[in-house]
Amino acid sequence: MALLDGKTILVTGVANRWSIASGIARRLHAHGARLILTYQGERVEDAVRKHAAELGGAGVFECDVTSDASLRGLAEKAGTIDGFVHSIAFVKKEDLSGTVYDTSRDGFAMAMDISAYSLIALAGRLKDNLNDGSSIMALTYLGGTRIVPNYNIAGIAKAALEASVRYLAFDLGSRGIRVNAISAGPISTASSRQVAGFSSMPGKVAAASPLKRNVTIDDVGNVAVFLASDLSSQVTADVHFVDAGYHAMGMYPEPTRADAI
Ligand code: 0WD
Repeated sequence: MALLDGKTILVTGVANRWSIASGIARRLHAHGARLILTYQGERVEDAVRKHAAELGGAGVFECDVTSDASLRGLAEKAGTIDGFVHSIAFVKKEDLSGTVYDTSRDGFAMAMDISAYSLIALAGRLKDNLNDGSSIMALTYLGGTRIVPNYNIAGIAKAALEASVRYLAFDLGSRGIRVNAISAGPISTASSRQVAGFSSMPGKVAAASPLKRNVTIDDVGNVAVFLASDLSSQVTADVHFVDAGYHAMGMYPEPTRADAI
């Protein structure tokens, strides 16, 4: 019997096949989960439907987290689920470079709404769809607790997201529902490439991390399998790093000749 047999997991944030959510969906499916995928709007609907067909005919529903009507519609259609993955973020490109003190009120509000409040909104809307013992997972990044130049307002939103994980874990814990964050190392995606200077980040992690490599979307997906499964039934309210150990470094080794190649 596969680890996730009999479980239905809803996965948000599959924009294309490079999305972290795609790797998560693929690994959840490989371990027996039935999937529901959501798409933000018509722009990505076809790609998500194609993806769903390759993942055992996953259900596909629209969900734009900025719209309460869309969230309500999702809750009405999704049926009973055993967890969901929040893999959503948005920050205006001009707020992903330069100085944090230049962030506009509007840019701050939008980043917080889509990247952090959306977890609270999804949990609130889907709480009656969730079976007791379900698992909620959100994608975060080291920039939420450490300074990562240019990540700026995205990091501030991740701090809010991680705090939301803890408070939601408390609210839903009496039903055995766990809420955790996965903090992934830098992976080249449509979103991450908006951060100024992103292209050098994966190489820096590979050079400086204990495991001497960077991570893939399947590495992230494998940890999501554990968190979605009953193996993690007593694991909640925490941030789980999938970054080859990079977050634990206090000083970085001198680059070697091999790193420079
Ligand atoms: O290095 C990275 N790529 C890391 C990403 C390291 C650590 C964490 N993360 C996080 C991101 O911050 C995000 O929370 O992982 C999550 C997924 O990001 P991703 O896979 O890197 O990026 P992408 O493939 O662009 O998916 C993010 C998606 C959107 O994609 P597009 O490219 O269409 O903006 O977030 C979704 C959308 O699918 N999204 C929304 N979904 C519903 N409603 C909305 C919205 N309003 N806005 C964005």
